[in-house]
Amino acid sequence: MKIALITGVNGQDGAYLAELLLEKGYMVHGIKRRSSLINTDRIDHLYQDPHDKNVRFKLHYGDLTDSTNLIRIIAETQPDEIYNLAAMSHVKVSFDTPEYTANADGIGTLRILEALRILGLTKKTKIYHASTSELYGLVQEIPQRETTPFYPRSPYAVAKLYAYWIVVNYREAYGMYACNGILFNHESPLRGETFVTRKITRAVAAIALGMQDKLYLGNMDAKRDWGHAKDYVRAMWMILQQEKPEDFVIATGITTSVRDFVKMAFAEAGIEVAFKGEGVNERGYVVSCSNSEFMLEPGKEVVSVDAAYFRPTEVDLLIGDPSKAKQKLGWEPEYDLAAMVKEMVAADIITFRKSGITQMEHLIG
Ligand code: NDP
Ligand code: GDR
Repeated sequence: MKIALITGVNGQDGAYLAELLLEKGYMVHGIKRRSSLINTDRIDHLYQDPHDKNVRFKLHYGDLTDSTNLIRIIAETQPDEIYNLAAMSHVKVSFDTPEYTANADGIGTLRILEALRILGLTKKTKIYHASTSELYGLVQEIPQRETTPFYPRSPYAVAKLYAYWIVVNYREAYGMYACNGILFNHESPLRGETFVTRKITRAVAAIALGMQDKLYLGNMDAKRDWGHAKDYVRAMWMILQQEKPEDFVIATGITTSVRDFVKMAFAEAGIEVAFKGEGVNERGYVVSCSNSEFMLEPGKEVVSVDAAYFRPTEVDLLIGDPSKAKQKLGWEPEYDLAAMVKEMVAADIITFRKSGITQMEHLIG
């Protein structure tokens, strides 16, 4: 039985990847941080009682900022494959916590690579690192591919740039099977609530159900190449099954503005929204509501801009070229954006209906 170790196992991608690897027959170890409240919602359905026999899913407390802890877990678990997904992953928050972000996202990756060296596992253990399209930052070339120069635009992206190059360096210096998956944005109903897609689909559900008045957003001109997390974790696994370790761009090749995502998400609930004005004065209004369950009058303002959500330096346009992954890995996405938006809006409406909550707080992020 192959053994995998996933850092960030209770995050969006960690949850989908753990599910995939368990389906493939792996023994899956996951690292989660200690928190004052239980934070395993996304993986509770995978839980196995450690007292049972033949348990194939096991959680360990750990942190990417703690080398001795990482060395001990890797020594105990002896993984064939490590998927390093843990990170302070919110770009805007990285401007508030730049030092911590560098420590966890940059040096954290080094700690795992060094643990493998210290433990003599450089030839046994393959490592996947969660690299990102944020490395491309300020547009240098369209579409962005493996050879496009990097120009990071946030402390998050700069930390991930270090992680990218240390993975390349350890591969070249020590012959390790270490790869970067340069993944473009990927979303799902499990997406963290303060990333823009989930913030939007949650707000659409709450506004439709009369639990929230308005959605406040930052830069709606930003364009992203959005895929589905389920398709992207499959690519992570494929990257580690090749003969030679290499880096791959994973993307859909289609880009959409935040504003168009907002329109698509409202449309899923039968609500047509139009925009007027520019910059901080931009507003989104209900044009019509064809769903008789939702009481939204035409003309109601449902989207406003709040400058607090603008970033000191923005990434304006991401659009990836996944040709290499398609040719070498045979990877193809199964979801398109419309199917994903539909799934996300439907999931949030169901969650709120079940919750019994009548008023939503505004999310900061
Ligand atoms: P999430 O934010 O959903 O999950 C991040 C995970 O990392 C959480 O489990 C979190 O734990 C954990 N974590 C954070 N800091 C530490 C730490 N210091 N030590 C140990 N664990 C930690 O991110 P995603 O699942 O969306 O993304 C997975 C990875 O892929 C991240 O590295 C992200 O930067 C990268 N990425 C994501 C993309 C996307 O569009 N989703 C695109 C490209 C790259 P906790 O719950 O305790 O906070
Ligand atoms: P991103 O994702 O920064 O691309 O990083 P996010 O969803 O946070 O932002 C996407 C774009 O939307 C704009 N935006 C807003 N963003 C948020 N979060 N909240 C808002 O209110 C808002 N209004 C407009 C942003 O300015 C931005 O342009 C994600 C993360 O998963 C990273 O970890 C990963 O590396 C990259 O995707 C690829």
